[in-house]
Amino acid sequence: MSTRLVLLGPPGAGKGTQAVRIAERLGIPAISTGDIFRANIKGGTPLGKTVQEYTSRGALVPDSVTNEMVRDRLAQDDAADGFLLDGYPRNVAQVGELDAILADAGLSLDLAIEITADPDVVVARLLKRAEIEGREDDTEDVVRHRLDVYAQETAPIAHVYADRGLLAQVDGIGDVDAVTERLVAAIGAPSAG
Ligand code: B4P
Repeated sequence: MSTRLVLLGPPGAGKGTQAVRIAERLGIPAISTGDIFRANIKGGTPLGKTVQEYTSRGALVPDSVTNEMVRDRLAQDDAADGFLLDGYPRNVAQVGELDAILADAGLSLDLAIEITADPDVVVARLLKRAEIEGREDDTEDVVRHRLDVYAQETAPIAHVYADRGLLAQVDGIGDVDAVTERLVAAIGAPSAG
């Protein structure tokens, strides 16, 4: 099975939570740009030092950095038969870069799935996570800023994929298992979105 998927959704909608579950179910890697950035920050790598000033205030990391990182990651063997991208693309320019990466390999995207969630619900979830994990971008001010960035930069992507007939929307409110089943159903029946 070849499955090339993109997972969209505001911060706290459940992208990271669901990406791991869906990828395991489909036997493809979940590739989270946010996780890669955090691992590099934790490891004190040059990439980590470059991106921390952006991630800590909830701003997007510059495309020049993010695009190259994703191109390298998608070239790895485990992504040859499919992948689930979590948190990329995040603006219209990154959509163009992903198109180019796939076209260079003679491939195309199968589906973009947008997990939807009310802003008040996602803020509450992220503040709860802050208590547990202490992520520096989970303070209320930074979370609100990340939501603004999502509305301005990332939400338009959903329209781009909808125009291509590649968008499915899934309600991210409710039990984690229930959301997973909605996603699985959407992947099996893309036209339902
Ligand atoms: P991300 O790591 O993508 O952060 P996120 O949008 O907050 O999503 P995350 O996956 O962590 O949270 P989730 O909704 O799963 O990005 C972090 C930063 O990296 C960005 O701000 C930016 O600076 C940078 N970045 C990343 N990608 C980039 C790109 N392409 N270009 C430029 N910059 C980029 O989960 C949130 C919480 O909700 C969890 O605690 C979870 O347990 C809980 N939850 C999930 N589902 C739930 C449910 N159904 N019910 C109750 N709680 C639930």
